[in-house]
Amino acid sequence: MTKYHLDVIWTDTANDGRELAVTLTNLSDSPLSDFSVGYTSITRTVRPSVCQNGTMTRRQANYHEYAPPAGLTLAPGESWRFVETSLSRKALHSNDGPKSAFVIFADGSAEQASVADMQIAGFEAARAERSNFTLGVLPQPASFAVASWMAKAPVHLKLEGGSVTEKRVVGGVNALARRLFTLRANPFVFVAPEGAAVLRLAANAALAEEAYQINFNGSDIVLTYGTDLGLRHGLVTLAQGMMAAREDADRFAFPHTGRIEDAPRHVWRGSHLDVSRQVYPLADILRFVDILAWHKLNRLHWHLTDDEGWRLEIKRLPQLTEIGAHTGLNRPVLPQLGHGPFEHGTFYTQDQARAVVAHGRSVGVEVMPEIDLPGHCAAAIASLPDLVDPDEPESYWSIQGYGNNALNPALDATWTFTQTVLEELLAVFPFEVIHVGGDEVAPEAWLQSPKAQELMARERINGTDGLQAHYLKRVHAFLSAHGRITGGWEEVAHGGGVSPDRSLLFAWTLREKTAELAALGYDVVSSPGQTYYLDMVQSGDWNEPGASWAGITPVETSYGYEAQGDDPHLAVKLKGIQACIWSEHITSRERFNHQVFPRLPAIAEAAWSPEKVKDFARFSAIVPLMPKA
Ligand code: TNX
Repeated sequence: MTKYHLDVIWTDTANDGRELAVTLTNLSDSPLSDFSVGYTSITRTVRPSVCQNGTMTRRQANYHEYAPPAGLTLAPGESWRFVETSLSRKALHSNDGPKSAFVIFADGSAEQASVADMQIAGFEAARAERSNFTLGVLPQPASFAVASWMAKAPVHLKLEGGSVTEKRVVGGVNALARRLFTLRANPFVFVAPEGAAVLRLAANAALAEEAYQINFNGSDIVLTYGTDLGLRHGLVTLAQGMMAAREDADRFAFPHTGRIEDAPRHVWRGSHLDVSRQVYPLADILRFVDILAWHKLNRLHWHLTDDEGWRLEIKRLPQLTEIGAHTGLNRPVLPQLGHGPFEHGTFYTQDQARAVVAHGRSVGVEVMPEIDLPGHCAAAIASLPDLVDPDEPESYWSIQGYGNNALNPALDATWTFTQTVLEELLAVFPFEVIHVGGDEVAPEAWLQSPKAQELMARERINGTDGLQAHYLKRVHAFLSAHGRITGGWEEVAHGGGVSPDRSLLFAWTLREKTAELAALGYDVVSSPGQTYYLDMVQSGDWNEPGASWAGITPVETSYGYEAQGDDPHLAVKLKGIQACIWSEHITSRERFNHQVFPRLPAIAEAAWSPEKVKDFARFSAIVPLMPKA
């Protein structure tokens, strides 16, 4: 979130005159004084400057610097406006104004400000004659009634009034829209020419956390919300609605008079992302979080470790990333899924992970990390040699083909390792749920380990499932003691399972698993491979990319699937639904986009919108307007 924001208005005045009005708003927590403003604008000030309420202090080509009247202090939320009238030429387009701006402090340091498109007067809130338009919003609001549509959608909505907190949320959604769509106008402004469409905000504590309502009355729009989350959702709805109407005015329009009442269907609206099989640059992760937010998805399940790579810095175990983040011909883990011969791989530092968490929070997305335990641990075991029982022969192979890749529950080293990793994880990730995997331990795992045999005899533990449950119960106790909830794949319920109390399980192998887990008393997120695994192919064609162990999943299947069903346990225990992006086949950005879109938007709508408003034809019309990676 930027701390300072610039709005700019252009006016052609009488006798070929012109006027550039610049308004700086302080969105930071502290009063702003002893500063000047720098901006870069292709429409230049011609010396001598003629400026009201400010003084030009420097200029070189497009670079301009203005100081406020002596002694000016802007409290948080306040603005300073100055007007320049000695200008090089008439501005003709919104991009003729400032492209970047900075607040410059007395000590010479500076901070980037956000800059709105330059505006010009001329908006009219006229009614359209036609009435057969679509509201270009995805996911579709739970309920809306439009009495009439605008003939032409506003480009910007001007926030009228508003507290500094509200201004920050509005600024945050503006910045989100700017990052995702560099070609579209920014949706919100704090200052506007006469006649602009106006947005007023009204807090109402009676509304549910994520709920919001919008009343449209010509150029006067009122957004009512309960919390910042609801406010953000309402702003995204308005931004999408305006953008769609401007992108395709035949099909979409912006409401003139009407009302939206909206709230999510599910609390948990997630996407998982596997960064082990392929690792994505930090910038891609941040953009992916933005994409989730634009779809009103609110959880990133960050799958940080797997056999092919350990992707999170653990300060007390640097070997995990020195060795385990890389594959290569001269390394313990050989090249796997499209990797090159030498030293493929990288990882995220804890600072970078914290940046992802902070970025997520700024747009309403919580980050749940996953460290996949005790299976899928080939990279960890290759990094730390004392994680194996030296007397255990290579005796089991995971479904992905790794030998002896599960942490052995009978070793002290396993527990020391687990605790070290979890302690550091808790310090980086504040979200209450910590996902510890639990999936796909090979059926015969540990049975030929003398240490495991001893443990089984001593504690009367039965087989691999029992050993796994023994280990996971300890993990669950540790996380509970630290006030967290244990997340895990459905196998966490096997072999006696961990307690449903303080657990959240992710059903994946079959559609019916969600209800089975709910019947066992677990809170559950539904992510069946058959409907929500975005690595699945979308057709049976030989050249169609993806996997097909769960079948063929065209977008209609992801869109139409109803995880809720009518099972009574699900009415209580189903927390939501989630897409999973497994990366085995995702060897390029193009492939990422092919696998993920439009199925991710389909799942976003299934997560948010009630069944009665789902409509595949309408969805298909809007989805091309949504952002991709
Ligand atoms: C199963 S889903 C796995 C993953 C694979 C995925 C491929 C799950 C919990 N385990 O390790 O990447 O299938 O579709």
